[in-house]
Amino acid sequence: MDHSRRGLVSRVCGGISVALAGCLGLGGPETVSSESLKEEHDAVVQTTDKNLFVPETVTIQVDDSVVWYNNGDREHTVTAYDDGIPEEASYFDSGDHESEQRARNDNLDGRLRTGDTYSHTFEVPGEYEYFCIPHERTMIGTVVVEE
Ligand SMILES: [Cu+2]
Repeated sequence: MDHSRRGLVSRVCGGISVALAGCLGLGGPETVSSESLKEEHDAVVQTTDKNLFVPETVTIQVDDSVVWYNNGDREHTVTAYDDGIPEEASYFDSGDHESEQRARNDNLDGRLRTGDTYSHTFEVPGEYEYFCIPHERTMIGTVVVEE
């Protein structure tokens, strides 16, 4: 565990200022041990090698956080649909883009590799639809945020 964690951190932190921002927790995929995910977040969604979000739908309360965890070998993104989230909600995706179009244009940013996680806290009630850019045909998920 320590070994893989160190390997991942050195990959993320190895270079430049963009990576540094990720390491300081300012955005982008973060690294957490799998056991701690359920303690630290209100829902855990896995991205799988079958190109699915599991579970496909999660229901949480306002101010809860969801963490996506890639426990497979394929790379995935967590990318909100611009028109699939409540109007007052801020856009979210695993590459910290400001819109779906930016995320699509720049889709190598924000890919979760093996063991990577991405989390988001939902402050506005409603339904949020999101997808994985390379596997949009099968990877579409929903977060339901209750008041
Ligand atoms: Cu995918």
